[in-house]
Amino acid sequence: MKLYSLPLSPYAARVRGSIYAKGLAVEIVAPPADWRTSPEYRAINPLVRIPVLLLDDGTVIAESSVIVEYLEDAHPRVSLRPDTAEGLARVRLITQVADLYVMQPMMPLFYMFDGKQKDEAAIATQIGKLKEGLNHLEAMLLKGEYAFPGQLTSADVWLTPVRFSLDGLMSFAKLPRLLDDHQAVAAYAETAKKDAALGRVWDEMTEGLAEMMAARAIRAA
Ligand SMILES: N[C@@H](CCC(=O)N[C@@H](CS)C(=O)NCC(=O)O)C(=O)O
Repeated sequence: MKLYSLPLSPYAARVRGSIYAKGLAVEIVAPPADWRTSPEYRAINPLVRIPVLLLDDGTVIAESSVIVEYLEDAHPRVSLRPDTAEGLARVRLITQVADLYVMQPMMPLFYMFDGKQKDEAAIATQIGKLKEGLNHLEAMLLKGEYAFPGQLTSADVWLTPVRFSLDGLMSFAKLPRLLDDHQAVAAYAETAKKDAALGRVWDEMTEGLAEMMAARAIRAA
């Protein structure tokens, strides 16, 4: 199997977390530099997104959530799924809440804080939406535990890049107090860093961020 991945992509990071946790032999490669416009990359993944997984028989699987579920179905020996239907529902709910109500309101904030002319009213509305999502996530997490306490699950491989991105936003947008009312979400960073697979993803994202900021500084000079 081969995964097209970028170190800082939260979606690719989610899949790498699953691969590392399951101990799978997957070749992890960067896409071509011109992947957004390259006909060759479009032929591989018509969605023109990162990540995408290529199976040895040529099958292509796109979309991080679909890839993670595929890996669960095809490689269940190390399972990231709880044993009970109720546990699984909980894992799926946390994954969905982190995606729809935290990641989705968070991503536009990076662009909103990036411009010279900041729309303060729009930023305040967007932060309000993000905090609402954080409230929901906070209510679902137990401080110092995996998403599903006692077991590493597919919710954690998504929570890790989401939590990393929150750190990125706090630093980029100078919002150091963003998580003051969300202590379980805040503490999740340590839970992720302590786990071998999630910690590896965290480190890769840290390196990816450092590279991106260095490239940005060169462009700005
Ligand atoms: N829903 C997709 C989202 C993937 C995605 O948007 N990845 C970003 C990279 S982080 C991307 O490919 N963006 C398109 C672009 O940058 O042109 C998934 O879960 O895999």
